[in-house]
Amino acid sequence: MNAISEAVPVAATAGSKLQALNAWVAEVAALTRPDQVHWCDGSDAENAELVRRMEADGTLIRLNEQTHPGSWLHRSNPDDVARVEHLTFVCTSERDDAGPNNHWLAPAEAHAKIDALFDGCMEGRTMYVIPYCMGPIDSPLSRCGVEITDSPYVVANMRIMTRMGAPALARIEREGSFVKGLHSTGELDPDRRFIMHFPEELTIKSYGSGYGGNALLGKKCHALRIASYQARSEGWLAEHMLILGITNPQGETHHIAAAFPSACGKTNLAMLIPPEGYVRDGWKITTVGDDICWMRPGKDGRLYAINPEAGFFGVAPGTSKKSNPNALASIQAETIFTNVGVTADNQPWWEGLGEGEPVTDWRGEPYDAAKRPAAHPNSRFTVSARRCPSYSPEAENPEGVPISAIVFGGRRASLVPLVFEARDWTHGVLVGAAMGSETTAAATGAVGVMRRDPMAMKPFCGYNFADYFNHWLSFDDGRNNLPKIFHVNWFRKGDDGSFLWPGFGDNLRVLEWMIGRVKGEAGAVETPIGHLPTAGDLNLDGVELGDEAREKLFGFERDGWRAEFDSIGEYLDTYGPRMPPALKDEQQRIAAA
Ligand code: SAT
Ligand code: MN
Repeated sequence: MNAISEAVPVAATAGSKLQALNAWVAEVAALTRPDQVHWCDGSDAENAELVRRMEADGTLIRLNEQTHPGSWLHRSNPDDVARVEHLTFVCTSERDDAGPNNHWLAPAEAHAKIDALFDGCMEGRTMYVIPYCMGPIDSPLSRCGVEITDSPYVVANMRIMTRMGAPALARIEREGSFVKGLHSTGELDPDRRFIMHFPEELTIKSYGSGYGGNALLGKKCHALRIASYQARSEGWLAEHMLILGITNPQGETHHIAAAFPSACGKTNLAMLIPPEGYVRDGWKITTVGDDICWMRPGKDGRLYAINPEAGFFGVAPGTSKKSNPNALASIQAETIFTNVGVTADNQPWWEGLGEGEPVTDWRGEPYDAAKRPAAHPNSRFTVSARRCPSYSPEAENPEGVPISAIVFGGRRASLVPLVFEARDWTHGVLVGAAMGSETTAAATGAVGVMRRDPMAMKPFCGYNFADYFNHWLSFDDGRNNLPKIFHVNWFRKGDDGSFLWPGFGDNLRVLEWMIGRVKGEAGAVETPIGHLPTAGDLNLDGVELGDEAREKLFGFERDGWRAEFDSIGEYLDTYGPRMPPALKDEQQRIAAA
């Protein structure tokens, strides 16, 4: 039997909670007019058939079966390689509810605009209905969605990135509620491309792009933009954070959640391998998630977190045996590579891999270093989290993991020291709100421009940042037992432009200090921006740091911070009277210190 069957409507008896889903699928089919409708069950047979068809039509190219069994290369349209923030909209009834941090359209206008593009767009194509669950299937913290798409590449990626298929459909049938996501690759015309969110309707509509963050709707669209909106009314947090476990030689494990903008090293930190001496002593890092964190207070008042995703959609360039051995081990099999180069023996290749040589670039042309890099700077791998050697068994715990520390960080060449600790929750929220970072290739537009990216959520918060900061502040209600908040900067540069901190495995030294602070054991000095370690408060055995590095990584530059706090104040003011006074007060207190 053909695993991709003809229209297979889901049986919904009268009163079944699937009736709303069936009605919506019928409505979408009437609008988009596909040749066939296929309900995805997530089975191996279904995947095999989809992959067979994609290989036949060139959507997927088989990679070297000996070195990379079950792995595929996908070359996207060259104009469709990153998120498109200028075409991403949050469509709330009131403009102010979306806030200055989002592009906004009135819902009726947005629906009309995008439905005109969906009209008949699936003619000649198959429409896939993908029920999925974000988070462990039996977790009360998880939420379900259904993505309708005409892209089999999206189906194959969603199968890796989410718990997709029959178990998710069963949960939807039990709960009745789900986030609706409609996607079509359309003509891939950059001028006919929109990513629209309707948080009040728990609905997403995405047209004209097949790229990850624009098309795998469970990821940024659902798990961040829609979920952050839902989380606000339900008392939890949906964040752009990795989650890792850190186990010390005594066998004690703490969990840390850390927010960095896209392409700033979340995947590397989440899969860190400790420096040699630490490994010998018994330190260990386990990976719960590398991109998204949903957390809420448990009965003991601590924040408990799950990773809503089931896979990694990681940046390929720069991933090597040295920078991230766990990621490299994960992607040796059953991986979809998008927009990387290939070697003469058909292995995937990217800049920074450190071995092999490309012959073909990501556009399928003979590699010419003078023309373009072999791999697109935002080329990606999609792989199941279960393939990762450091994947934590706790990642499947339906209760989530208790968070001991929250870390914010960006790419800052100057001013910002290696690490500091916020004095309290309110100060920590300001530290997150004031985050700045130099832009990367994860979104279209200029790279290396410093912009404010509060909590690394600038492209992903589904509502007004002023309300979002207020929501964060509300967790400090006297009952919760909240984590400590820290800020890190792995990207501080010296006068000659080189990085001052070795990063990667050595970042464990900073995490160790944080856990020391959580336990009240590690030292620090008080400054207006928070508690800073001296170089002596960190274990720097085996790390060579010159005088300039010590000064810049551990110093407090009063004049520079004065200017920074003026700029933070101006930024907070762009949100007008909705900005919580507690945050402004905190900013002014520090600016005056
Ligand atoms: O393409 S994604 O948005 O999923 C990756 C990222 O930019 O973080
Ligand atoms: Mn991300």
